[in-house]
Amino acid sequence: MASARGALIVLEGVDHSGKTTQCMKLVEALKKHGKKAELIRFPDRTTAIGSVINDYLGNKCELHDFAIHLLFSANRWEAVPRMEKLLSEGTSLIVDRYAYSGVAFTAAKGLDMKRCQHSDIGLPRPDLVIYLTLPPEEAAKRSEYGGERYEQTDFQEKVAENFKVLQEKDWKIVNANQTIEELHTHILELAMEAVTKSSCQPILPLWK
Ligand code: Z5A
Repeated sequence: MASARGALIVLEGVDHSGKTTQCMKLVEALKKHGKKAELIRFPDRTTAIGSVINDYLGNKCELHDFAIHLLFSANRWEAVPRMEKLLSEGTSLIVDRYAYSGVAFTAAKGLDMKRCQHSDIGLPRPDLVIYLTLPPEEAAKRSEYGGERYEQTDFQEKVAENFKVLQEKDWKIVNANQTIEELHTHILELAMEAVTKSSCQPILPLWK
């Protein structure tokens, strides 16, 4: 009998909604529940492609909007062999941003959304997408925007509108305006369900 695979669980959401905080807590909690789990963050700034992305986000270089879009996408594709191996070995992957961020951010610059989706077609499809919402005034209280590209309120509003267009009916929309622990309890419950449900299912391709 084939052994159970891990679940691919993606956290997306508006800026400062707590994605990274929740991803890290979720990995630890799943491990405490006896599940194998690993954190993956996109962009992964540790690779050669990720290093160019890091320079771009830090305003150290300029790139054509579609060129940087393709680099974000390539940064996901270069992770796919490792992701597939871990999933097949039974490790659940908790992913901090994915292709949805890729499309929502580039399309907020005015590029066609379908064209933006194209380079991510066929990536492993998440078993669960948790989308964290937070009113802009609450997000502003959490931390100042730093100096990175895209950290401007009007741009972030366009990104949030694009996420609404990309939203699929099985996404779990979670109000992030709760304490870190309240939010974690809710997210852990959703994740445990996904781990059980996806264990015997094939990994499907995204947007196909
Ligand atoms: N980008 C792109 O253009 N294309 C792509 O394909 C991808 C990304 C994948 C960098 O991403 C940029 O790349 C990002 C999108 C773009 N641009 N922007 N803006 P990143 O993942 O490195 O994003 P980030 O900007 O570093 O993360 P974030 O969205 O700002 O934060 P977060 O992960 O959602 O939140 P956090 O770091 O967990 O928490 C933020 C603060 O709030 C922190 O001080 C926490 O202690 C606090 N916090 C967290 N939870 C709570 C609760 N519940 N209550 C109160 N305070 C809280």
